[in-house]
Formats: sequence, C-alpha cells, structure tokens
Amino acid sequence: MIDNFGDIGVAWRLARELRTRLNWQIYLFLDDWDSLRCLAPDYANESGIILKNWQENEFADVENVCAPHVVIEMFACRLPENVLVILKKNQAIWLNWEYLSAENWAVRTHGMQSLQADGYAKYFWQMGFVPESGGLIREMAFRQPENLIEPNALRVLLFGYQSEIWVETLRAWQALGWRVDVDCVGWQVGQSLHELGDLLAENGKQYILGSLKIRQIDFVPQQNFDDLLAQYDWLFVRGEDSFVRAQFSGKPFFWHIYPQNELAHLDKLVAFWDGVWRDDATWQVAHRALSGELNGAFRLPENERMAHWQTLWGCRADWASGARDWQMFLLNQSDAVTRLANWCDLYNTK
Ligand code: TRH
Repeated sequence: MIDNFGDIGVAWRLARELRTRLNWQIYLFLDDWDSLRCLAPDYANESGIILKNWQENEFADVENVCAPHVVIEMFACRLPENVLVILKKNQAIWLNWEYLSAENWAVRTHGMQSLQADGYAKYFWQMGFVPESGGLIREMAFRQPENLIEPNALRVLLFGYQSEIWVETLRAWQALGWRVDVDCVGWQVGQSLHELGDLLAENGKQYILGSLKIRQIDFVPQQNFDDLLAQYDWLFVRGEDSFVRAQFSGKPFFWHIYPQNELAHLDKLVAFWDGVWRDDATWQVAHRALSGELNGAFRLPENERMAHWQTLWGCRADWASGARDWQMFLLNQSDAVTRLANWCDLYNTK
C-alpha cells in the first residue's frame, strides 16, 4: 500500500526468518518493489529468497517456482488463479496470515479452518500476544540492542501517521518546559508539523521550539530498526511491525494504530492496552487518555492534555518498568515461526 511499509515489512521479516531458522526455500511475490528497497536496500543478495512479480487478483509470475509445501496468503491479498491451481495440485498447506490483533476473536480463530467452495481448506494464522495465538515474529538471533547514547535530554522517536495531535503534543511538552530531543522518521509526522505549525526544519537541520529540539531523520534498513529504537527513551510507533519491535525493545511507547473507517481501529487499540495493563494506576489512565487522543477517539482540552503528560512524566519510572514487564512476558513465549513449524509438523502427521 502506498506510503506504508507494514505489509511488506511483516512479509520480509517472516520470509527471512523462515529461511534462516527452518531452511525453507522461499518465493516471495510482491507488487511494490520500492517499499522493499527502502526496508532492504540489498534485498537482491538475500540467499534463499526468490522474489517474484505479482499483481493483485490478476497475475503472479510462477515460472520456475518449485512445487510448494506451504502457501502463505499475506493479509488476505487473494491469490491469483494460477497460484491456486498450483497450490491445489500439490495439496499444499494454505494459510491466511492475518493482521495482528489482541481482540478475543482473533485468538479464538487462530488455526481455524475455512473450507472453500471446492472443499479445499484454508487456515487462519492469527499473530498475537498470548500463547494460544499465532505469536509474534521474533528472530532467533534477537538480542535487545544496547543504548549507546548518553542523553542529556529526553529522547523521543516519532514514527506515526498524519495528525493534528503531533503539534499539540510538542506544544504541551514545550509549555511544560521539558528538554526533549524529538526525532521524526517517515514523512507523515514531519508533514503534519509543516502543515500545522511549521515546526520542522529541513532534513538534517534542527528546529528549536523552546526546550525542544526537533529533527527529521533518515529511514534505516529494517535490519537496523531495533538499533534505532534502542537509542530513545520513549517511542511513538505505528501500524504493525514497528509496534511489535517497540514491545520487544522494552521501551515505554505509544501506538499510533493504522486508522480504519468508522474508528474500527479503536477496538483493536483498547483490546491491546487492556491486555498490557490490567489495573488503573493514575499514570495508566493518563497514558490511555493521551493514546485515545492520538488515535482520534476524542480531543482533550489543553489543560487536561498537559495534566496527563505531567502525570506520565512524574511516573515515568513506573511506565518504563511496565514496558519491561510486558517485554519479558513476550520474550518468554515462543515466537511465530516456532509455532508455525510445530503446527505444520502436526498437520503433516494428521
Ligand atoms: O508502514 P506502516 O504504517 O504499515 C501499516 C500497517 O502494517 C498496517 O497494519 C497496514 O494495514 C498498513 O501498513 C497498510 O507501519 P509498520 O507496520 O510499523 O511498518 C513499518 C515498517 O518499516 C516496519 O517493518 C519497520 C520498518 N522501518 C524500517 O525498516 N526503518 C525505519 O527507519 C522505519 C521508521 C521503519
């Protein structure tokens, strides 16, 4: 999808891990090569992953593709006819790899069969945060990177979608007199700052807003993304894959969820935070209010917004420790590829 990296981000991460961990031969079909180039500038050197052209609902270049054991349909992309023919001829396992959600229905439907009109079974793979779900993609080699920078101000990364709230947030921090180094990555936050307050200097330069220093930074390859996150105290992440990496980083974070029609994304948001924090400490209430506003649930009066930030600042040690607890909860579970390998083994012995 234009200007978004989540679909290819998850597909690429999964492809690499299936290859590295399970030694599967991967054919990855895609229609947006520019997005892949941003995430993986040296994708052509990735051994064991063969990239192929694909056009939604129309065409997939299946020339010289080996008979598949498993076909993964990412995010309900709908397989072209020629792929369906090969899949069925080879009696391959057919998985529908869904968007990540903490909602109960997602956990309930993980691994469920959906019989097609001709009786062929497709199975739902629901990534998730609990052992009963399809898990999260975490590389076998994953180690929490070290924070190498000795900060003399709070360091915050903003990777989100366009919104008026960015300007309001920065103004609140300024009014509170915080010393913050703010780095924006991706074009959307920078665009919001330009359009709404002209708070962002040209690439590479800093904009000073009271006690805030605001910069636009370059997009890094996906392999370096965890290292990037490690350099900040607070993270604002979005979508799906950066959201998961923020959780693995153990840093306090806000999730700017991909907006959906009729605010359907708010159910996903609530389901996630309800799972992370089960009590209602004052700072958690503040976090939820700010998170709701960021995600378009409501607009806070300025004084309330400031009060919530102040609360969160006062309780930043609790917030950080909550984030580390959640990180450990996730790291102590098996990852999606381990679960997938086990699931396929079980399937094959049926
Ligand atoms: O790009 P996104 O907004 O993707 C979204 C979501 O996945 C959403 O669910 C989907 O429906 C929509 O696209 C179409 O956010 P996400 O998922 O965090 O993906 C960003 C990817 O970019 C992730 O793999 C991390 C990577 N990345 C880098 O590799 N380097 C960078 O510097 C940055 C900022 C991100």
